[in-house]
Amino acid sequence: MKVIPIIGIGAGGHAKVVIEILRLVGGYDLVGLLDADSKRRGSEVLGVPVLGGDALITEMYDKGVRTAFIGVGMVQNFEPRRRLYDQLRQGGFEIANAAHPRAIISPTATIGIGPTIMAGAVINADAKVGNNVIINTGAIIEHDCVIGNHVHVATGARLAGSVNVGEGAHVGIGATIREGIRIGQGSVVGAGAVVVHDVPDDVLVLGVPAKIKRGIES
Ligand code: JB2
Repeated sequence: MKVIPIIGIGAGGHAKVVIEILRLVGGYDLVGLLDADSKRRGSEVLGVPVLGGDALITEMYDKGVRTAFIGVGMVQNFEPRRRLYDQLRQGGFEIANAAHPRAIISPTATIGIGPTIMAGAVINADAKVGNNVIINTGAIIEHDCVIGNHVHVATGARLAGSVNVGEGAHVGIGATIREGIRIGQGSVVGAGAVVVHDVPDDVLVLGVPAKIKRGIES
C-alpha cells in the first residue's frame, strides 16, 4: 500500500482523535504536528512530534508533504478552521478524509473535502455534507439533511430528516434538531438544546425548546 506523508495542524484534543482515526484507516505516515502555541514544540501527541508553528506549512510542502489534516476543533468558533482550510487548499494540500471505520455512512450520502467523522456517527440516505466538517462521536445526521462547509455537529447531537445547517454553524453536544429545521450560518446551538423552530444566522440558541439568547457578536 502506498503510504501518504501527512501533517496535522493543531496538537490538542481534537488532533489526538484524528490521529487515532488515521491510524485505524491506515496508509498515512504521520510526519508531525504544527501548533500555534510555541510551548508545545518538541512535545508529542500519541507519539507524533510537534514540529513548530504554521510557518512550517510551506517548508513541509517543499519537503514533499502534500496532505494535511486540520486538528483544531475550536468549538463554537469556526473561523480558525475555515482560515486553515483555505490556507492549506491554496497552498496545494489535500485534506485527509478522516472517517472512522466504525462510522456508518450511507452510500447515497455525499461528503465534501476533508471531513472528520468520528466513531459511531451515522450519516443517512441522501444527506449532503460540505467541506471541512466535523461530525463528532455518535452524532446522527438523518436522511436528506444538508450540512454546510465548516460545520461542527458535536458529540451525540441528533439531526432529524431534512435539517439544513448553514456554513460554520455549531450544533452542541447532545442537541436535538427537529425534522426540516434550518440552522442559520454561523449560529450556535447550545448543549442539549431541542430546536423546534428555524434559527437565523449568527445567533446562540439555548434550552428546551431552544430560544435565542443573543447574537454571536454581542
Ligand atoms: O491557527 C492555528 C491554531 N489555532 C489554535 N494553527 C495551529 N497550528 N494551531 C492552532 N491552535 C492550537 O490548537 C492551539 O494552540 C491548541 O494547541 C490546539 C487546540 O487544542 P485544544 O485541546 O484546546 O482544542 P481542540 O480544538 O483540539 O479540541 C476542542 O474541540 C474538539 C472538537 C475541544 O473542545 C475538544 O474537547 C473537542 N472534542
